[in-house]
Amino acid sequence: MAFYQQQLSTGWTFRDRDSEQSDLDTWMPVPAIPSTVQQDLIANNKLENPYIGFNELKARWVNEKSWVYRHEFQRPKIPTGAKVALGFDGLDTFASVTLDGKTILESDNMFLGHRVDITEALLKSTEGKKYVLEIEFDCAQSRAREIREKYPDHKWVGFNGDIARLAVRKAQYHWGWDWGPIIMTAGIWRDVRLEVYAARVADLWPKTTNIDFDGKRASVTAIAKIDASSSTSKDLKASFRVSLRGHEIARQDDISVNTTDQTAKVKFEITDPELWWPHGYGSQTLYEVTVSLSHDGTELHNTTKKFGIRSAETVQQPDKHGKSFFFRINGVDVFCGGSCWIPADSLLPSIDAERYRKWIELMVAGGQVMIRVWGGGIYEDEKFYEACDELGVLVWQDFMFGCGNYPAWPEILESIRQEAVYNVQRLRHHPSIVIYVGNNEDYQVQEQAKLTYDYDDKNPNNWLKTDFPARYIYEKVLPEVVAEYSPATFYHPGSPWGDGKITSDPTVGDMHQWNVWHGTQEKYQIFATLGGRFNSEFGMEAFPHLSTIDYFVENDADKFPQSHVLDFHNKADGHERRLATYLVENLRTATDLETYIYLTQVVQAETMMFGYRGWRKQWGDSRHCGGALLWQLNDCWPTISWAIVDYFLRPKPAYYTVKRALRQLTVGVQREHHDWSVTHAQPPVKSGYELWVASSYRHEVLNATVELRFLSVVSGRDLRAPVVYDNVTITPNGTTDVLTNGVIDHIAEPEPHVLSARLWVDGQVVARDVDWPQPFKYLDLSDRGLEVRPETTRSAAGERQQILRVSARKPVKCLVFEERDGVRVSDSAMDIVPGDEQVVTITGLAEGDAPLKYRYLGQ
Ligand SMILES: *[C@@H]1O[C@H](CO)[C@@H](O)[C@H](O)[C@H]1NC(C)=O
Ligand SMILES: *[C@@H]1O[C@H](CO)[C@@H](O)[C@H](O)[C@H]1NC(C)=O
Ligand SMILES: *[C@@H]1O[C@H](CO)[C@@H](O)[C@H](O)[C@H]1NC(C)=O
Ligand SMILES: CC(=O)N[C@H]1CO[C@H](CO)[C@@H](O)[C@@H]1O
Repeated sequence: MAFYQQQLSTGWTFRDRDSEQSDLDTWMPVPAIPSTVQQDLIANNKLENPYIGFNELKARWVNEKSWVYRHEFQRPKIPTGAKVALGFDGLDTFASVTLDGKTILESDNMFLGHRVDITEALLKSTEGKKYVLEIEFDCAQSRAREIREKYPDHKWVGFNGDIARLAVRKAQYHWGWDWGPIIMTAGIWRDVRLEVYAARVADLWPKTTNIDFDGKRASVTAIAKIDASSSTSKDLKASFRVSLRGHEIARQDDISVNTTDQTAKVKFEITDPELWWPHGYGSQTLYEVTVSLSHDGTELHNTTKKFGIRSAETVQQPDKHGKSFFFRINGVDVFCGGSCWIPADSLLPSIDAERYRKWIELMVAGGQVMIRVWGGGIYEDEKFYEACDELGVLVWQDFMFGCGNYPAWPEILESIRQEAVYNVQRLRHHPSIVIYVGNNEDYQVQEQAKLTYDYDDKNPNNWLKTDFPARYIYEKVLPEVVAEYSPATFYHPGSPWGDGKITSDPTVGDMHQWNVWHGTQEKYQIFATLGGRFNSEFGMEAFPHLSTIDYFVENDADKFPQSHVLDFHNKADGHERRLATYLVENLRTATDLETYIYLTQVVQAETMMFGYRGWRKQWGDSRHCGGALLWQLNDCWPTISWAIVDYFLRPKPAYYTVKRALRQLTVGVQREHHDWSVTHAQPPVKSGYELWVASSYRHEVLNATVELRFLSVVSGRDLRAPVVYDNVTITPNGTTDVLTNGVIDHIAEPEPHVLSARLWVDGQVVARDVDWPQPFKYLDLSDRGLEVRPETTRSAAGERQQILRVSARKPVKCLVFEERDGVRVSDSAMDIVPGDEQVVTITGLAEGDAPLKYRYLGQ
């Protein structure tokens, strides 16, 4: 018989397991599975949207309860010799599943999928009999606390959320984080289905090996795991096909299944393979492999997987800076500028494929090449990785551990091992995934809590006896799983981590640099000097767009920067003083909400610019910096956080400054830092400055021109004649120093001035950069003579678009356009200097729509 499956997505009801409250005691309808209990309560008018105002508090009672979900299905027809199974792709979290009152599954790990063979139970009845499937979800919050109490000898330390969370394999941000609410979801968060089959493909792994760039060939071993009833197993034949863009390029038929390990395996040699590349480096070619099972000439089941042919290395070599840490894809060194990713919603099943895709599209449009799936969230949905594969974004995949000293008793170790196997198996065909990382900041917890970590002790059994038993997870269990199930993918024990050295060591491994914002609260102007070999976290908070604040702040009276509800929507410890510090140090502050939002966004945009611009430059210095992943791309609810794009996918200005710093060709100009605070606001006497070009092209760019102007902030006139560097040859995938010893003599030229650089290639301006005197608060930025002239044109594709011609009489800082849903601006957060008109393209604005609002510093 052919494989038959039925999604059990509708027809469910649910109720509070223990409630004596009558209205929650009755079965309520569930709109659709997958879901969370919060979504289902909202649908039944039992809960208000927890994202608005203080509603999160009104939703806390849900966190404390246990729930039951119920479904009835009819016994399907079961042909002789067939198997029947229930497949659960994810249960959140303490789930007890019964079929007609008999327990068939107990699960306590949200990250695991399960299959339960129910053939025997169903064969006892006849076709059409009704079966009751019930899933009880025990309260994870109280179960976590109970487990914690059961193990008083473990050192329960860490940061963020109720630390009892460490005891439970459930997304850790559900317990609340410094950017997220406490929403303890429960429910059937991924698909459930009923399957009837004689044989099925349980797994298909296109394992690419021997990628030989020069000889232009690659081997792909396709390994299919088979699940078949004993009567079918023997005479099963597998047929494998490989195709590219819908055309079959190779096939192998009549392959027998090895009945010992239930595997069918073939090897394809692909000549002249089209490689998969991150965007900006080449195409995102995806091949397809299909395996089809047949018995006596009848097809029983088939499965298809898309895969890419590429090599990925994490290059760690001793060098003049210590030990490198960067990625090499298909032999090409790739500076990995990108972002860290948190789950895009606190209510996970509400994220559909389109929303995942829009996030990844935003990354690509922003020039970002790597996304880090952070360890306090989830192993993401298929749709997430598919979007990364198709659009060319590299994935740094953390295992799901974050900010804590995790326990490692035998049962939890076994659960973690299963979780790792399940997810690595599920994800290993995605070419976008180039690294697996053991955890987020758990080695920092080890350092801060002074837990035992003797790097030289290589006996794993000893690690389990220390007060830092999770070392066994990060340095034994997880690397073993990756080595077995995805051997070509690099494994790194933690983020940050570097050869067992202190995690803040800038010479080795990756680094989370939080001494801007947290820690010593350094000035963001020196961000580039604070980096390590790979900066996998750093950030600066900014308020989201006003329309996002309008969504969650219900009363106009609360729309001021320090209102109670706005503070409630900022979960970061000390956010008031940290935001205030950076504002007060740098800008003339304001109390009206719109200006305040803008000012926090300017600070964030500048912080990111100083980081990315400098680290990109360091890439050219023997890969001193291999990449930068800002904290954080996104939000899980409408909030005030370090995100550069808010919950509703509205970019903050920093999105554009990062985009500019990551262009394939960029120009940079930067004067040396003069700390106005420690010198008691004495102006500098002299400032050295540097001028350079950064390139991620693989070829030299010949005959480029770099121009540098010296413009008065006060009058807008050129204080010196521009300097033009002609016939510049731009080094491939590195940095070209144009000038390393420029000097501004502030005595001779006392007027504050900007350094304005432009890069021309083939007669076109391809990049700009403007360096400003710091801090902005000392500058009079009034009366800039800014002109924004709209024109309507058509794009090459015939689409109506608006262009804005932007010019100014005096230098303008951080011109930001309104973000309107459905409307895209080609650029924003721009600096404008006299004599250099810039063009911004706007798409999605219909005739008669109000023009986009804009503002700039000092307006
Ligand atoms: C079948 O699988 C077993 C276990 O992996 C292996 O030892 C054996 O060599 C395989 N047989 C064939 C014919 O490949
Ligand atoms: C795979 O199975 C589906 C469903 O039975 C069938 O429609 C399809 O033709 C099969 N595809 C291949 C390539 O065998
Ligand atoms: C431009 O630079 C190249 C490479 O350094 C050199 O060969 C060429 O002569 C230069 N052309 C001019 C016009 O200076
Ligand atoms: C493949 C490739 O692009 N390699 C270049 C990367 O950058 C180094 C240093 O700039 C060059 O020497 C390589 O040729």
